[in-house]
Amino acid sequence: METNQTLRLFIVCFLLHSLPSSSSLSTKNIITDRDALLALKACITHDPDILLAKNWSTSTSVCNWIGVTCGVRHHRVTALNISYLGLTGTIPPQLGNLSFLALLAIDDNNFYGSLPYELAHLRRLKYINFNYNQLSGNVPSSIFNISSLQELRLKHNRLSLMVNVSGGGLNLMSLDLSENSLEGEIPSFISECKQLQFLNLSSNNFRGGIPKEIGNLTKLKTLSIFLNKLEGEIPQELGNLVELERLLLLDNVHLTGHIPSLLFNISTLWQINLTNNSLTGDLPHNMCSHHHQAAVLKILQLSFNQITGTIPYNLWQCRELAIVSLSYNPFRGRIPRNIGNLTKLEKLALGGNNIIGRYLIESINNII
Ligand SMILES: *[C@@H]1O[C@H](CO)[C@@H](O)[C@H](O)[C@H]1NC(C)=O
Ligand SMILES: *[C@@H]1O[C@H](CO)[C@@H](O)[C@H](O)[C@H]1NC(C)=O
Ligand SMILES: *[C@@H]1O[C@H](CO)[C@@H](O)[C@H](O)[C@H]1NC(C)=O
Ligand SMILES: *[C@@H]1O[C@H](CO)[C@@H](O)[C@H](O)[C@H]1NC(C)=O
Ligand SMILES: *[C@@H]1O[C@H](CO)[C@@H](O)[C@H](O)[C@H]1NC(C)=O
Ligand SMILES: *[C@@H]1O[C@H](CO)[C@@H](O)[C@H](O)[C@H]1NC(C)=O
Ligand SMILES: *[C@@H]1O[C@H](CO)[C@@H](O)[C@H](O)[C@H]1NC(C)=O
Ligand SMILES: *[C@@H]1O[C@H](CO)[C@@H](O)[C@H](O)[C@H]1NC(C)=O
Ligand SMILES: *[C@@H]1O[C@H](CO)[C@@H](O)[C@H](O)[C@H]1NC(C)=O
Ligand SMILES: *[C@@H]1O[C@H](CO)[C@@H](O)[C@H](O)[C@H]1NC(C)=O
Ligand SMILES: *[C@H]1O[C@@H](CO)[C@H](O)[C@@H](O)[C@@H]1NC(C)=O
Repeated sequence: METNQTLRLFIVCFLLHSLPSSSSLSTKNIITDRDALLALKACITHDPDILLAKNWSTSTSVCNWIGVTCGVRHHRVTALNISYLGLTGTIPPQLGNLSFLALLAIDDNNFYGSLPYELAHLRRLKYINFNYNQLSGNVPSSIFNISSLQELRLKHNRLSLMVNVSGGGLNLMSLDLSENSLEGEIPSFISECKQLQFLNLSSNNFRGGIPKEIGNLTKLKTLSIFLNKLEGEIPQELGNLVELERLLLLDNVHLTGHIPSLLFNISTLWQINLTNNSLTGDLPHNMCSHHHQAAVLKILQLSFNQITGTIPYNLWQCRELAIVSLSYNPFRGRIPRNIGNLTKLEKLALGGNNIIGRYLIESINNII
């Protein structure tokens, strides 16, 4: 029974794919939008609360349908939000006909299959969210050709390939591709998305080096590329990211070389997690020094590396420090007396080092 219904829905979905739309010759209107949404409805094989099956009825205007918002001026669909409905299905190419769509939120469902190329026709789209589905195949590079696009979220799917494009993502501010199976090198066009503020490529299979051109993304606030297979050194050019707040490159066990001292010249950087890489060399001694303001540093996590030398005295002058994890590195030396001045310190992990902490107990009473 269940299987028959699935099969039937599949056939309907398939037919709707291949039939020319009733309005394919004319200009697009609200009927085009209705047909596009009906095509989507036909591609849904499981709707646990029978929500769309009941509510998306042709006896009423699409503008009354659940999850659908129409614009006042043109009376066309401007937003489609069907997130968290537990839906299973595929994404039909007809969605590319919702030509006034600005917001598309299909996150937290069980949509599978690939993303249709036709989404690139949506020239007014600003926000796409397909997080937490089972989409596979390519990240369609055509999506980056939507010049209005500001936010693209594809977290937690099964995407495996991202093709390099040229000249895309002009207004993209936020890109989340984390928790997929993306392979190959980080596509270099990402560093041409000059408006990017948030970039998360964590938990994928990216290989190769961190492109030094990422240092050109001067509006970047968050750079998160942890748990990949990156190798080579952390480029000095990341020191050009003058608005960077969070840098998360942990669990790339082949990331080598020194930590670029320029990073500690970024006055906005408050979180650095480089745990479990293969970083070597001494820590730069310009951390939290007087002549610049990296005084906002709050979280510094460098455990499980091969960082040598002593812990720079300046570190203990970062007044905002809350979490410091330096364990399992060949650090040596002493914990200085002034560590007791760090009134915000919550966690200090120094195990697996050669550090002597004569003043540790007497000076720290706020550490848990
Ligand atoms: C709607 O989309 C389908 C598939 O992408 C296409 O064949 C059809 O021509 C489109 N309709 C209009 C009115 O553009
Ligand atoms: C569909 O849902 C919307 C929003 O909850 C509601 O206003 C509308 O009456 C429903 N339509 C039908 C046919 O159930
Ligand atoms: C979509 O709808 C869900 C649940 O109704 C809501 O939590 C979410 O904020 C909406 N998403 C957007 C982008 O408006
Ligand atoms: C993006 O648009 C340009 C023209 O504006 C076109 O040449 C290129 O093929 C498009 N790329 C993709 C991946 O659709
Ligand atoms: C990717 O595309 C850019 C142009 O946008 C080009 O400069 C770069 O060489 C390409 N990279 C690869 C690996 O093909
Ligand atoms: C990036 O994505 C990972 C995996 O989904 C998540 O755990 C992490 O919090 C994200 N990073 C940021 C800075 O949001
Ligand atoms: C991007 O960065 C590279 C290397 O860091 C540099 O040579 C190039 O001039 C930069 N390009 C732009 C457009 O800023
Ligand atoms: C380091 O990262 C690798 C994956 O890159 C993981 O398998 C390993 O368990 C991590 N080691 C530690 C100590 O967290
Ligand atoms: C770091 O910043 C300070 C103050 O802005 C500047 O004097 C110094 O040259 C910078 N260091 C580097 C390596 O750019
Ligand atoms: C730390 O506090 C002590 C007093 O406990 C003070 O003498 C010293 O100057 C302070 N150090 C810094 C770096 O602020
Ligand atoms: C990175 O730092 C380690 C400690 O060195 C923590 O255990 C991790 O939870 C932390 N991870 C993230 C994503 O910040």
